[in-house]
Amino acid sequence: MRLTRRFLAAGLAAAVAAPAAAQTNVTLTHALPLDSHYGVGAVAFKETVERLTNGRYRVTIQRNDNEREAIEATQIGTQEFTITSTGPVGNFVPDTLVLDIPFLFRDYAHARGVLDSAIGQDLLAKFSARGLVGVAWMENGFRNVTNSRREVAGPADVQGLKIRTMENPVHMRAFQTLGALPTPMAFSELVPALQQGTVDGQENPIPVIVANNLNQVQRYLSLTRHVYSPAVLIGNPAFWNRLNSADKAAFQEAAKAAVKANRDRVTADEQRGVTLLRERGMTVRESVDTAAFQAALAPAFEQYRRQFDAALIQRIIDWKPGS
Ligand code: EAX
Repeated sequence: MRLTRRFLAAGLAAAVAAPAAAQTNVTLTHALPLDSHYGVGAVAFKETVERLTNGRYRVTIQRNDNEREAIEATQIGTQEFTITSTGPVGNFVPDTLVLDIPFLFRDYAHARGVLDSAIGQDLLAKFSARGLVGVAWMENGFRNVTNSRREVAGPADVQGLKIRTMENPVHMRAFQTLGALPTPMAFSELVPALQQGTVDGQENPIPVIVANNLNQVQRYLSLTRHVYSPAVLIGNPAFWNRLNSADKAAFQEAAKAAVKANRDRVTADEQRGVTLLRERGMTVRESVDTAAFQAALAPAFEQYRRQFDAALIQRIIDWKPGS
């Protein structure tokens, strides 16, 4: 008799638990600490997905600071989403490399405007032919040079420096053209390489320098703002195409929430970053000879014009709000 009651109870429990069993786990990775511009974006995505799907989808956020590996895992489907800088994306979706051209974007409003425009949406659509889903443009920020050897005021100060770059041919060409020694590597290898002196310096946006305490392994920061670094939320096609239209709309809404949280955090980090990094002991140079950097990069720019869609480059440069 008691057994029957227990099985009944178990049967009942199973019936009640049925919804949880129907829950789908979704993995999203990114390369940075939780307390970062990627971290807040990922959390906004998770919370919005779980709210709009009443918990039918549960998002697990994990850190993988090898962005190329994370893109590969999203492509083959061992995870469903990743937030990554465009650094290694060009190796998968070459159309995006045009966005990595130094000094292409004037400021955050220009960059965000272009990425939210038809230009950005057309580039996102290119991901599907490469076995990926370009869900939304997010943001890493304007990149700046740091190093442990000397203050950088102009291109001459970069000459001969061993600079870690992302695995990105556009960035590597730029630093070669400046006479530096670019060393491409994944973010996961950066701090040990700086600690061991394998490289003298690196370049990243202030939000990344702050979130990863790069002040602990770098002495000098110069606000070169030499390139805008987009980020992108990428999805796995098989997972994405299985979503019904209501759930797809929920994931797209979540992506919008992620973009907003991410950009707001970049804006906040840009406002507080210099003071914070000085307090942490870094020597920060705010004024650099941007015109000299642009002039020194002119030969590289000519090559980019030949290598990429020159008309698209011009469209990006000419973009204005409302255009
Ligand atoms: O996307 O690799 C880099 O320097 C990136 O800026 C970092 O992984 C964040």
